[in-house]
Amino acid sequence: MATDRYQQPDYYQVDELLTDEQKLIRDTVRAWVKKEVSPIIEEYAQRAEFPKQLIKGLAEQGCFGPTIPVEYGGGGLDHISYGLMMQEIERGDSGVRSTASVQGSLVMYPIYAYGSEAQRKKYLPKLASGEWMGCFGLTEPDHGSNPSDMITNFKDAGDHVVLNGAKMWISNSPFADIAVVWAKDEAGVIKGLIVERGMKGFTTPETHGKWSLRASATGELVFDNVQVPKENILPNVKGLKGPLGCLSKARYGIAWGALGAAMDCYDSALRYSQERIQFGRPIGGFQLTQKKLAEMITEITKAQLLVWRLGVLMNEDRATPAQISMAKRNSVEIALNIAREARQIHGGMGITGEYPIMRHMMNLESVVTYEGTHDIHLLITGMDVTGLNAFK
Ligand code: TGC
Ligand code: FAD
Repeated sequence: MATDRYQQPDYYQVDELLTDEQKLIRDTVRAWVKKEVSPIIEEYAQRAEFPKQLIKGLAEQGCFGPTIPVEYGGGGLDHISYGLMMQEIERGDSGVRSTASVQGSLVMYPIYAYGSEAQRKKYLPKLASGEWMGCFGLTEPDHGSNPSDMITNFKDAGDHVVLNGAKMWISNSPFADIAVVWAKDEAGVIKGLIVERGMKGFTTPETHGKWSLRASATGELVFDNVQVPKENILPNVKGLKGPLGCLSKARYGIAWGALGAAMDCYDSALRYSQERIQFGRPIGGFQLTQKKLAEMITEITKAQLLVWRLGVLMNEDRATPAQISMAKRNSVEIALNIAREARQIHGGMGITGEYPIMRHMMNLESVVTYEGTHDIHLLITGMDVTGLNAFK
């Protein structure tokens, strides 16, 4: 990729809504992304390989569990700081942001929110430092949008339980040290279990051939009579609200993250439109190019204000799952549209790895599907405003 000349758009001076600490956190992560992610990410994406060397830096930047209390190794930060971190990382690459989202919101958060004190102390500091990496197993081959019908299950066997089943499409599974797995007990109640690599009967085959999130490792979780000690069951939650509570945290981060990808596409397209000469003048001088850029910055500005306001509600513990769904859906939708328009502005160069556009666009095809598809989030909004459930 060409040198990273990114400059964040801020058409409405949204920066003035941020505290000095929040701006410092954002700028520090941005500098790290420019130095460590941008120079290598295109090559790793082309090779379909996760850049494992970034784990240490992500941990040092505080990107694993930013809102988890400091006593457990987390950052003890507010939700806007967390959002800004995800924005900056995904500005670099959605796959790298995925790794941070999974580690912080889908692995550390459930252990913190639903785990025993012993589980918190055993796992959280090592996860925060990146010494251990985790993954989150909810989706199954036959149960994606409707996880309540999952068939992965465990049976009581004295001091341990026996776990059987399979999870699919699991980010980080090929290299994770632990997996937070959602499975049904003998009464059909969903519970969370911490499964450790090395437990007999537990395997994590990698999924190959992805055209999207190529710099992120995705795989399965297969449980064949895995004996899991009872002390590895998360004691303080039961039912689907357990995994969905984690998803609320992660979806919130994605709402900021996808906006980062959108801003990168806009920034690149704006610069290209000022530098690329056709018919004797910059293509940015043509009305059709200006229409594209004007619509992009309008959508980015609206989304910036939306995620910032959602962050305030999160900090006050007032954000509803449906509000989070709206923001996740909106940010990914505008990011995909902006990536497609930015690719047009770059002409033929837009399909190459010289520019980040095509990589963002392909990545966003996963982001629009995982953590609840575009249409599932629309139905959540529909249910919230009408009071009528379209799922059942
Ligand atoms: P429903 O009856 O609506 O809810 C069951 C219980 O959960 C509560 N709840 C939530 N709690 C916290 N946060 C949320 N977002 C919540 N949504 C619902 C709800 O109040 C209820 O509680 P209670 O006390 O009454 O039991 O459940 P349902 O079976 O009708 O399902 C509703 C539906 C379809 C919206 C839900 O299943 C859904 O969101 N489906 C989408 C599945 C999904 O998002 N999967 C994501 C897998 S993980 C992933 O993709 C990670 S990618 C990571 C990366 O790489 O970045
Ligand atoms: P399906 O649920 O089969 O949906 C197929 C289509 O049907 C979609 O368009 C959907 O919107 C539509 N549809 C379904 N139900 C309805 C309805 N009621 N009304 C209207 N339309 C409907 N999962 C994890 O647990 N952990 C992970 O770490 C993880 N990482 C992922 C990484 C990647 C790269 C990808 C692609 C997925 C990942 N997932 C993960 C899985 C992801 O959450 C699911 O793919 C997603 O929830 C959708 O499930 P599905 O693919 O089975 O699609």
